[in-house]
Amino acid sequence: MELKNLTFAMIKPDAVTAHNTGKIIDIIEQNGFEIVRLQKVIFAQDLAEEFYASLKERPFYKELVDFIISGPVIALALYKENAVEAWRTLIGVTNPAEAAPGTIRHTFGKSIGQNAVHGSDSYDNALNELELIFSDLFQVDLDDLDSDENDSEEDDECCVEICDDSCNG
Ligand code: RTP
Ligand code: MG
Repeated sequence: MELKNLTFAMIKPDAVTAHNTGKIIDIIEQNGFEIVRLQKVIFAQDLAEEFYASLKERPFYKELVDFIISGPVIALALYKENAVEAWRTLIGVTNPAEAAPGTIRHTFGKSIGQNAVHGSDSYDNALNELELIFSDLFQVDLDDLDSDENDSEEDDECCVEICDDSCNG
């Protein structure tokens, strides 16, 4: 399992409350994503603020934090080739009114704030978000990834096997 093919996704409170979790998970699987982790999470205020820290200066930041703590979310670690880009394509652009037909936000989003799902916007942010929410996912310190000694194939039932482009499978 290669790190570059992992992303972090969330089914946001609006879609969970509307009982769309199952339908969205079905779409995830039908589109070839492997679900590596799935957990219902209730964000505490400080975790939500940390999760969205990069948006702190944006005018919608408080509204965003208030929304994400307003009810449970389904947090997911997803695996597919080029997962970050593949998941962003499947969910569509931020505003559901502008999202392409067939995308998850077009189908389930209600507004720019209540847009059903989240997706990491880059490889680096995916790793940060995965580490923040699924602290057990990586059995090595991500800061040490350059080291060859992390290419272990052990424990692949519990954790992500860390390997480079030569990784098999
Ligand atoms: P996400 O992080 O949820 O996958 O969404 P995104 O990358 O498409 O959008 P981003 O700029 O990261 O914004 C995070 C979330 O903030 C809400 N938002 N509200 N009122 C507004 O103008 C506004 N702009 C963004 C959205 O719910 C967006 O998903
Ligand atoms: Mg974003």
